[in-house]
Amino acid sequence: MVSGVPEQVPQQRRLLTEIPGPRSRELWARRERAIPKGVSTTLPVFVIRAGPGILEDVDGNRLIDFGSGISTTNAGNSAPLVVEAIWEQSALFTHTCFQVTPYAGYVEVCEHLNELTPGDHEKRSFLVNSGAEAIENVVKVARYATGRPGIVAFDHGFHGRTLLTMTLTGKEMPYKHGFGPFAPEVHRAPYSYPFRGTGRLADTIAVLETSVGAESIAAVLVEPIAGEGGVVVPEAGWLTGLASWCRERGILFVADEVQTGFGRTGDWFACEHEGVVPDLVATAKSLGGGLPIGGVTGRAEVMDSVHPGGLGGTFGGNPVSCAATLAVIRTIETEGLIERARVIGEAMLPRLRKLSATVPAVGEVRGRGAMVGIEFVRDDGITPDREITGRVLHRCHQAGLLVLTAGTYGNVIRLLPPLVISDELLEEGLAILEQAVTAA
Ligand code: PLZ
Repeated sequence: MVSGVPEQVPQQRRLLTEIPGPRSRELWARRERAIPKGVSTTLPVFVIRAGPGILEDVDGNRLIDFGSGISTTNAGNSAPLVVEAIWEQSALFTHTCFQVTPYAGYVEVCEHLNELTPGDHEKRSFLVNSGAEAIENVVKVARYATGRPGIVAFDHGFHGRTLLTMTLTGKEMPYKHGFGPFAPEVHRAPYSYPFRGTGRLADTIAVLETSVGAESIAAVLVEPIAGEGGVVVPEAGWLTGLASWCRERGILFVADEVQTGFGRTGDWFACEHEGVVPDLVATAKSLGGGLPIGGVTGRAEVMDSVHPGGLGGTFGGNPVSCAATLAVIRTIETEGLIERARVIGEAMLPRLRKLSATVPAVGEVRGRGAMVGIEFVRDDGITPDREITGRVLHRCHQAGLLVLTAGTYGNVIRLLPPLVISDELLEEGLAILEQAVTAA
């Protein structure tokens, strides 16, 4: 192991000050002067150390992490193999640009992506810097390969913040508000949302057939579970039905596995749950274990259709990010983290579902593996309740548990613990959450 690496933060929750504490408040004041408010923050505590299940702040508080940096540290924050790989690679070289002089790490990451993503057909991959950039590129490839312009995205979908990916995103505030005009040839269809009774397969297909027109569609882009949209798990058969509708019409079925990928849902990719084999897959987040990297993986004939020089970028597949990625994959494999995600789900879901029986404001508890959402509603059992969601969030944060919100209506508490979190911390976090829900 490399020398000079700080000790791992002790795996116990600890509150020394109020949340946020005085040092965090000081930094927050500086932040307000230096950074626009358009860049927002879920919990304004400033972190100095993190991993595997704890975030330590500048005031010495230790919070339980049920956020994983939005599903980015599935294999743990500063996971030992990842730290070592980053250290070694950064001492060898930090950059050449793969399009100038290549290196093996990039090839190895692509070989793994080709192997791990659903389907045993021949595949190709290339690397970019982020989830949004991966989505931008699946769109480029899909348009090129099909010669068609249209891209279908869904209600409750999130795909990024660039012009094209913001256009593909379904939620107006805060993602699109005031940022138009938007990119052309993007069409929206209903996403399956069983709790709200919307987006049944027949309705979705009817919209595609009647208001878009199959022959103009290059790709249907879908999150297998809508993360930012509120951990919405589509009705069984919806994804498979959509994928076969696409196949019959020469439309590419594209999975955005940016948030759901790399073990989060108890499979390498969430599409596997229903045996769906996408033509193209976008990855990012947990791929790099915290270093920026995104992947585009697809059928060889689709990916190879693009002319030489049509794809790339200066930093895509940076050697340090590639080294981190290879270490993330090794960590997931050696620590059995796919199975661990299932175990976490089995600990979380039934326990939280009990709350929906006793607390009327809990409309639904849903998810898969270590990706769980709690949707809050008013007395009528369906109107979104954003206020109570905010109160639960605040109570959790005050008690030293980091949870996230999500949802088109802002009424979902989202839980994405790192897959390496200990049973004790998981248990303690759930107890805090139950108390917060009951009290709120
Ligand atoms: N696709 C499914 O979840 C990023 C967004 C955080 P980038 N989700 C977190 C924020 O508020 O901007 C995401 C996603 C899905 C694409 C993306 C975009 O990934 O790496 O943030 O560009």
